[in-house]
Amino acid sequence: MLVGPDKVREVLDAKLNSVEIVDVHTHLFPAEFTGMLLWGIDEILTYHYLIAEYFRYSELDYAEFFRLPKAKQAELIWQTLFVERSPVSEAQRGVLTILQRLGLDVGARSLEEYREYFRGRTLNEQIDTVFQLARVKEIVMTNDPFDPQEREYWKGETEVDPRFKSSLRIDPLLVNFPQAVQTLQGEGYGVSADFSGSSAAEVRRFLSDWVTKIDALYMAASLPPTFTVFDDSIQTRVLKECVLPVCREHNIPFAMMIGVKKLVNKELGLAGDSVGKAEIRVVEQLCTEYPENKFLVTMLSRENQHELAIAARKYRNLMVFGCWWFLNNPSLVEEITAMRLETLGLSFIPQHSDARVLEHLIYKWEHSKKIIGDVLAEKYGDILATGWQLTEDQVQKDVEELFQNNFYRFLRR
Ligand code: FIX
Ligand code: ZN
Repeated sequence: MLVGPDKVREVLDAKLNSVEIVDVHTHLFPAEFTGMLLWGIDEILTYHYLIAEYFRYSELDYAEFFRLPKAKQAELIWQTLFVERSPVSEAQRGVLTILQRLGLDVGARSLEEYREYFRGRTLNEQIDTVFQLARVKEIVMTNDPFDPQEREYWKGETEVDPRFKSSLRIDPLLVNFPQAVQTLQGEGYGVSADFSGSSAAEVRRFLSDWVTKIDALYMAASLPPTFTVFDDSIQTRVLKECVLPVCREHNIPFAMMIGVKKLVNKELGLAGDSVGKAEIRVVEQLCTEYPENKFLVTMLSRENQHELAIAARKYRNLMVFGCWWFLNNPSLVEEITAMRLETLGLSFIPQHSDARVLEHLIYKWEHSKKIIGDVLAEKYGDILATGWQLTEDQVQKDVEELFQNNFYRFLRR
């Protein structure tokens, strides 16, 4: 059925509301990983984004705050950010969207009422409810073989909920090799701190064992603004001699998340990371030098976004994804998505949630789909104005491309 200019938004919204989302990067875990999946109002309120915003108003000693029970931390954040002033930030507004979509009385502003709701829920019920409300088909976890708690789960024969796919997160191998060596030696891999002897082969064996064990869809690392491959550092050797060959062997992408300045304020913990502009020439060099590898790339600095989109025009083995972390705000999602549609057409993955708490899926996707829909509707309007004809089926195909198939196709490539 043809879609006229006056019906574009209505048809597009219907397709956006019905598309089953593949969320390519989260910090969620299935219920089987007992205790690792964060959920419920106190976890929602103590999200590190909100902790950073709370300390804009609080003179409380950082360590004293973190020593408080989670419920007390949540009460301080609720009082400061939601009772004493209007919750207009994106992370604050996200809490309200979650409460609203769960059918709770946002106007009541009653933390106790919200806690009562969660007390009445089981985790498995909540996972089903949240995935349904967010229209999420499956999520990709961030699986860290350097985390002792997570390592134990994978050593057991845990059946993992099929909605939770895996990715192998390898930051220490690239940004803290001495720490990585300790773990690998402890796991029986003959790796030395100076990366000599059979270290490269042993790191490859470690990576391949874990990709197979967890059935990783991709390998990933968060990298600093100073990330480079124009040297002969151990980091560069590990990347070129181990990570990229194992990715090729398993035909999986390497996801580079570039631009994090870790712990600029150590006392804030997870909330203490910041952002810096990275060098796009590193991405270009890797895509040129390793045409058989596939690179998923997201960059944290707003200033890197245009050059990343242009780089993707040069390399079909480069897939841009998400408006990551400090970019996941409506004004920036709009700017970046418009730039990407204008530069790449539909050949990118517009968003990931980065959800750390189960209920984040609700607000992160509701907010992003609205903005992406606004921008895509405008682009449809532009082509319809030339006399181009658009069918409902084509809108459905385009939306599925953005929220599912660009990722799946890139994995199969
Ligand atoms: O490295 C990452 O996966 C980042 O997304 C996280 O470290 C960060 O804390 C986050 O959750 C951002 O949204
Ligand atoms: Zn993340």
